[in-house]
Amino acid sequence: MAARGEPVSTPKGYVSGFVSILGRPNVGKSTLLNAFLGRKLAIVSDKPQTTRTRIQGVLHLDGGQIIFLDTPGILQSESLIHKRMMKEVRAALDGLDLVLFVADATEPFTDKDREAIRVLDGVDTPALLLLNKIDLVRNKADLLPLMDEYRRLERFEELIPVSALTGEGLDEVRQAVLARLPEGPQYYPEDYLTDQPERFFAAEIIREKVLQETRQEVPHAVLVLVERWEETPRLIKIGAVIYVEREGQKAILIGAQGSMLKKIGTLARQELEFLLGRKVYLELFVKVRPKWREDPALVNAIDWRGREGLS
Ligand SMILES: Nc1nc2c(ncn2[C@@H]2O[C@H](COP(=O)(O)OP(=O)(O)OP(=O)(O)O)[C@@H](O)[C@H]2O)c(=O)[nH]1
Ligand SMILES: [Mg+2]
Repeated sequence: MAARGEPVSTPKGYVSGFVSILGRPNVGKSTLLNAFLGRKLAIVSDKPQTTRTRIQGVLHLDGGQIIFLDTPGILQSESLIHKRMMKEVRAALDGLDLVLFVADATEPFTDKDREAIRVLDGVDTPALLLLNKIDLVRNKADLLPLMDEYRRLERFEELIPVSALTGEGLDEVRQAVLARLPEGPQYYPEDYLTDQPERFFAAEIIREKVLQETRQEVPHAVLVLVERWEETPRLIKIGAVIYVEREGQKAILIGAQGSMLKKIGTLARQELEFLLGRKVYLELFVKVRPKWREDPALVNAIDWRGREGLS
């Protein structure tokens, strides 16, 4: 169930609602969430399966409030972590007002796209299709065959070409969303932004730097848990463990004379200091947990909602 806050007030003519951002991995869902909110809430990488949980971001506008939910990329897989990620996707379909289904405008339409859209089978919520990354499409006429494919599905009320990177088309999306939201209460106060705790966000920033600096199987084998968080008025001390599945992956993450871990730590600390507005002291450890992606306790810990009871 989407977590709805206690309504703050109900001004006349005010619209509000829950809008989920869905689509296959790597199409730019998290980049879009960040672009709509005008700040970074979800980590982004060029590797598929970056987002592992649903992340809420509340956009406050004059006369309305849009509660966006970013979700993991839709994929078919039997592994425990992927099944858990798909559970997050389905949870984001519960009690919502509008779906923004995102596709990559630079990729041809395939059976995988057809399969992914089936997540909307039996869901009668209105949906808009966003064709993202149009900054990479030189000739806009090249979009027409792709748009025809999506139009033929008769599932989307509108098809909107966008670029999460340049912002092109995002105003149109905002208007299209507002036009479809019901009159409703202001669910969250003006200063409320996300349901994501700072500790979890810090772990995500560290994971983002790992994704950025490593390749092949390492990014997918990484889980970051913040184990220590101590705040003083001027400083936050953060201790985090980076779990991987194999000794070889640990060696890659540590690097020659610890150089890789140092680089990841520096990049993460700099960004956290910027985002948290305070000096950060960051300590990173790397541990091996064979097959953690099939271990229910650790898979549950991929987001803050499942961390209770984990030692
Ligand atoms: N050129 C271009 N690149 C984009 C755009 N939007 C996203 N990207 C890039 O596409 C890649 C994937 O972006 P994400 O936002 O992480 O994609 P996602 O759909 O959230 O991916 P998952 O979380 O893995 O499902 C990153 O390298 C982004 O920088 C865009 O509009 N234009
Ligand atoms: Mg994402």
